[in-house]
Amino acid sequence: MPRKALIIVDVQNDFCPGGALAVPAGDEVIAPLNRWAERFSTESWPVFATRDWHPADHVSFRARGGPWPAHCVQGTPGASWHPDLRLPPGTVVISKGDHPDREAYSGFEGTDLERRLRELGVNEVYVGGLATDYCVKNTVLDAVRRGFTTYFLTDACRAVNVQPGDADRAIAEMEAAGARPIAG
Ligand code: VGL
Ligand code: ZN
Repeated sequence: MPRKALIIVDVQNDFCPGGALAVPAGDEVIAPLNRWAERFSTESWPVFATRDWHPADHVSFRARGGPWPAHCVQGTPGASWHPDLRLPPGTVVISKGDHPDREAYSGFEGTDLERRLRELGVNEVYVGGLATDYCVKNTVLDAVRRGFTTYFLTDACRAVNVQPGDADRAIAEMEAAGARPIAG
């Protein structure tokens, strides 16, 4: 029997237009994710939401030689959920990247996401959010590795595309690993 959970990845102001690390059209994931969340909530299936939750001196920031401008600094407006995102009551929030010296693109990295899923008997996860080529990809790959049947929500992801084609490569990598695309 499948026991499903939805994992919403990093739908935070800094990854949306106007944010410090804006993903092009990042806010377009919100409407489909709200629909997915509503559907899961109606079925009493659990909803998880990961957030990038960096200290001000995080290793991924340019000030420390990392690739990114400062973003999603703990407690700042940029780290808050996008105001249009509707997280159902009971959504489990998973904070990641909160160690100053460690990057964490995957929601499973350095968090209790796997334990929380197992506790609920979840064996099938649906993953969408930001960004396709970083945190969504790494979360999806980790879910597959950990034995979850893993779907990625094709209409509810957007990519940074530092290099043109990064999104397509990320999708190919997820599919090659065994993740399955699903449209809303
Ligand atoms: C992310 C770059 C840096 C993401 C997080 O959520 O995809 N990307 N930190
Ligand atoms: Zn980050």
